[in-house]
Amino acid sequence: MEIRTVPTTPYSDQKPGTSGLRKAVAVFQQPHYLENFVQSIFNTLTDYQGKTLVVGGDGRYYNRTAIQVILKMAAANGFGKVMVGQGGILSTPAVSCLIRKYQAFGGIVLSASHNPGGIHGDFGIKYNVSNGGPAPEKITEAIYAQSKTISSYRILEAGDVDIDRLGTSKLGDMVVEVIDPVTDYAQLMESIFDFERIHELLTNGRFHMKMDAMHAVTGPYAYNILEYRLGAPIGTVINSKPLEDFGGGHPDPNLVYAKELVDILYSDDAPDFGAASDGDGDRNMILGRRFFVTPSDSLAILAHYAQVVPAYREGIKGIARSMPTSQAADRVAQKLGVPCYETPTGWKFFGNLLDADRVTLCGEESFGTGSNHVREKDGLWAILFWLNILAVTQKSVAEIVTNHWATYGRHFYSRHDYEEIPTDRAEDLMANLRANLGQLQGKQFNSRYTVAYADDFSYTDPIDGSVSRNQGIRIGFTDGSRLVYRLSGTGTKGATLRVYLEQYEPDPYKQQQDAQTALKDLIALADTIGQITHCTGRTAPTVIT
Ligand code: VG1
Ligand code: CO
Repeated sequence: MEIRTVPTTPYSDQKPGTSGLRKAVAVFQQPHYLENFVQSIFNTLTDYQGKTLVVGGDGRYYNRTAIQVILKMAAANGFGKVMVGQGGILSTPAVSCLIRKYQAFGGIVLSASHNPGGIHGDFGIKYNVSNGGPAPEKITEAIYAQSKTISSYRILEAGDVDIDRLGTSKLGDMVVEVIDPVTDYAQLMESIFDFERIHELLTNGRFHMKMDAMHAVTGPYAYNILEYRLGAPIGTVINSKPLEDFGGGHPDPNLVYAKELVDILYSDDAPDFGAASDGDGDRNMILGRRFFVTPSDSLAILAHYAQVVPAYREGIKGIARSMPTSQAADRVAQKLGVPCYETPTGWKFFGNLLDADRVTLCGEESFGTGSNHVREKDGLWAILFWLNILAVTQKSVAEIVTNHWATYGRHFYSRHDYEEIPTDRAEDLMANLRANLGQLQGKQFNSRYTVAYADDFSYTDPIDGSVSRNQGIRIGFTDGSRLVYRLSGTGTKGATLRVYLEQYEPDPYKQQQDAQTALKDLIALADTIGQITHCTGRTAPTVIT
C-alpha cells in the first residue's frame, strides 16, 4: 500500500465555529474539501506518531464516506491506531468517554449536531483533544491558519475498511479497531448513577416515560441503557433507529422540533417523564407531564440535587455556565458555597475548569448539561440524572421545579432566534449595538428597567489566562433582568441572531405565569434597544425556546 501526497489548494472558508466546521453536505463534497480540513488538523498536532485516534459520527449522510477518508489519512500521517464505532456510529459524549478511557491522543467527531442532515442537509467535523473535550480556541485557530495555506495532503492508497464488523484489522501499518459504540459509554453511566433505584422506578408499573431519539445517534444508547439495562418497557425509546437524514426531521430537542414527544407529554394520558436528545447525543430536553423544564433551570436543579447521585455524593466543586444561560445556577452555587463561573458559549470553554477540578457541573441554555465524567455535554447523562432524582425523591417533575422556584426564585427565561438573516444586516445590528453600549449605562426604559451595565462579553480563562473577546452583548438591568444578543456560530445559511431574555421573579404567585407573558416587556425592550425589526425587517423570531 502506497502513501500518496496529493497536491491541493486552500479553501478560504474552513474556520471552525462554536463547535467545529459545519457546512452543507454539498460544500464538503467539493474536491479535497474534507481532505484539506483533516490534513489541517493533523498539521497542527505534534507527537501523535503511533498514537490512537477515536473516530465516529452521528450517522448522518456522508458519515461513512468521511470515515473512510479519515482512516486512510490517519494511516498515511502515522497514527498507530484508530478506534472507530461500528457502522461509523459514536455519539459526541461517547467519543469523549473513549478518548479518556483508552488514553487516546484525540478524536474526530463527524456531526453537525442539531442541524438537519441528508444529501441536502449539513455535515460537520470537530477535533477533540486528549482530555476528551473539544479543541480549545488556540488549536481551532491554528487549524484554520493551516487550512488557508495548505498545499498537499497525505493519504494511503487502499481499499475501504469494513466498519460494520467488530474487530481489528490493519490499514498499512495502522491498526483499525471497530468497537461497539455503546458498551464503554453504558458502563460509564452505570458507574455514575444509582441504576438499582432507577430500575425500580422504571419497572414499578406506576411510572411511565418516553424518550425521543429523533432518528439520531442516541437511539442505540438509549435502547441499551433504558430498555435493556434498566428494564424500561420496550417502546420507551421512540424514533430509535439512526437515519442518514434523521427521517427528514430537525434533530434538535426543543418544543418546536421534538413535536412528536411534546404532543405525547401534553396529551390527556401523558407519561410522567419525557426526554429527547439531538443529532450527536450531547443535548437533552426534559419534560414532565404537561411541563417543560428550561435547560437553565435543569442545570440549577441538578446542582441542587447532585448528592442523590452516587458519583456526586461528596458534593460538587463548582458550577460553570455559559454567559447567556440564566443565573438560576448561580443561586444554587451561592447556597452550596461553591463558585459559579461564567464562560463564553460553547463546550470548549469548560474544559480547563473541569480539568483543574474547579467545577463538577456545567451547562448551557441551549439544552446542554454535563459534568466532569467526560469533557462534552451529555444528553443521556442528563436524562439519567433526572431519573435518579425522580427515583430518590418520588416527586413529579413539576413538583421538583416549582419547589425549586419557591426556594430560590424563578428566572423566567427564553431565547428568541432569528434565523437566516442576511449576514450584513445581522452584522450591522451587532455593530450598532456595540457602538451604543457606552450610552446605555444608567438609562431607564419604561420605569421598570434601568441599565446597570452594558458590555461586549470578554472572558479570561482562569486556568491558562487565554482571552476570548466579542462573545456577545450583555445588557444587565438593576432588577437583575438581562438581555443578551449574539450571532450563532453553528448555522450554515446566512446569520442567526440569538436574543436571550432573563427576568427574576421571587414571588411564588407570579412564578406560575407563562414565560412569554412574564417576559413581554423585556421582549419589547429587546427590539427597542437592538433595533431588530428595523435592521432585519423581521417582526417575530423564527424559533422560540
Ligand atoms: C449553539 C448553542 C451553544 C452550543 C453549540 C453547539 O451554538 O447556542 O450553546 O454549545 O450550539 O452545540 P451557536 O453558536 O449556534 O449559538 V451542538 O449540540 O450543536 O454541538
Ligand atoms: Co449536539
